[in-house]
Amino acid sequence: MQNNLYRAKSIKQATAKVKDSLGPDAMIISTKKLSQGAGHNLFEITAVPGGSDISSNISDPFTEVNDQLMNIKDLIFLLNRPDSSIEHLMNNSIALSLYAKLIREGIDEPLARNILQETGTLKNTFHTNPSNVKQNLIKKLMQIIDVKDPFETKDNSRIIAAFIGTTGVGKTTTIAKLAAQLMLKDGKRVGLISIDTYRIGAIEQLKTYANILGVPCFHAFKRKDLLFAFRKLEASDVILIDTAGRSQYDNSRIEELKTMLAGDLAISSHLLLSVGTIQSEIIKTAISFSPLNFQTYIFTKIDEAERFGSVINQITKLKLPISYITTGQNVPEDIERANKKHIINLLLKNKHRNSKSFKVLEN
Ligand SMILES: Nc1nc2c(ncn2[C@@H]2O[C@H](COP(=O)(O)OP(=O)(O)O)[C@@H](O)[C@H]2O)c(=O)[nH]1
Ligand SMILES: [Mg+2]
Repeated sequence: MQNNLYRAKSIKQATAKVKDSLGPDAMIISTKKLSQGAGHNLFEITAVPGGSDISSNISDPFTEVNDQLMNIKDLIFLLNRPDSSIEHLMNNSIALSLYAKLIREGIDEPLARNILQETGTLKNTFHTNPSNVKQNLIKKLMQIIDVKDPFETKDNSRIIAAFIGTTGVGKTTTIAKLAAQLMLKDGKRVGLISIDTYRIGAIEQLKTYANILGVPCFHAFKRKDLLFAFRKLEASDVILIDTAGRSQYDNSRIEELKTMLAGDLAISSHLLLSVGTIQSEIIKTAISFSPLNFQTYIFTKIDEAERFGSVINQITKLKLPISYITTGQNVPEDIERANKKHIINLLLKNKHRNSKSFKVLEN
């Protein structure tokens, strides 16, 4: 098969030539920067039409490179980003394609660059075995992701867990799912408490679930109500606390919650974040709830999200384990204990049409 060579003074121009000549589905075999110096740059792209059988182009030990080949659309995508500086990646197709993948997934650019650096991908050339690149990336993500189940204890001490996060993120639903699973699967005695300092009636939804499950449910407007509920729930193995409020970024509410939950009560807090929420909101939410010293993240609405970079961004910003992910509206089944491989699969599986991706890990 004929390789098509395109040369131009900028990557943008070379990319445009490829697209004009081979169409928007062209696959890039290699990218090169041929010369340097002010005004004397020359970039070369080798490409084939989309749908070509590329294996005949690749000498044997590197057949897997097929997986890694970059689509012209990925290159255009990278070039069109405002602060894109990918010139130094021109001689490294694997790094370019991995970079595009991470950025498309919503991973912050500095973090994506850091991942390329730390996985040694920047040192690769076209002839690096792509499966090593993939393994290094997976290894790195396994290090970045931490998981912890707050309901796993060595002794039989009572566990009290509060669920915090913005209105609508899925707190009440998640508590109902957990209550059911802890009861039915683990045989735990579960008690529920709703903290609702504004009396907005959030208790009703929790009460309904409590009635279905046949578990006790209390509401607490003040700390003394909470202490009363704890005494009543003395026989419970697990107490799940729902929290409700009017406004998500209401600092006085967070202070009130802090006062309610403070002291020697051994309550752990868990922050719920909806994966599909825009990045800036996720960051803002985590910061505004940080006075509550939450101990794990629960990522909700995985089923609605298309990109999972926000998970990696958040857990590298504020390094805490993930305890659960929730995957739908069905109570109690749509919840899973956080699992590193599953989270990596969500990130790396191919869901963007026209972009090449890694093969998915076996769970
Ligand atoms: N698609 C989807 N919807 C969810 C998930 N978790 C909760 N929800 C829905 O999100 C809405 C708000 O949930 P709710 O538990 O009342 O949120 P809260 O205000 O934080 O207590 C409800 O319609 C839930 O069914 C999830 O994992 N996936
Ligand atoms: Mg609620």
